[in-house]
Amino acid sequence: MNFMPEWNSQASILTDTNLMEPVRAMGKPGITELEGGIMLADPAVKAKRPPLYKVVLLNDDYTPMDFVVTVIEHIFRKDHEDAVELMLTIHAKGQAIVGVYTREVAETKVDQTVEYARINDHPLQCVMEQE
Ligand code: TYC
Repeated sequence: MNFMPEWNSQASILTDTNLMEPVRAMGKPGITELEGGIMLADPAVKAKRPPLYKVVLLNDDYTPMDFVVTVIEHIFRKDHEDAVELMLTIHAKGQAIVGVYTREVAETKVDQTVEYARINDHPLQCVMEQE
């Protein structure tokens, strides 16, 4: 027996695979028939994925390398090795993507980075770009 619910992308519903398996997509388009003769109308508007934003950290000549590594570890949740590698990429190439997030999460991380840098008197800058 398998009680895991499953996503039915045609009808945009969660169905219990035992109780509510869609049995037919035939008949009227836009209608899915579930077990037991339950007829389910597909939503008129399909759920869309939210836009994603790249958060980009910029190089400068003054922010200490250790400070940038700490930012990447704590705000962008990378392990130490990845944080060092990203910091060195930014240092060498001028910038790097440190994460991809939905709009509000990206905005929060940009704000936290710029504010943390500002209160520590470092010029570190961070921007976001829609993917
Ligand atoms: N270029 C800086 C230095 O030499 C280090 C640095 C790396 C600064 C990455 C910002 O986003 C940055 N101290």
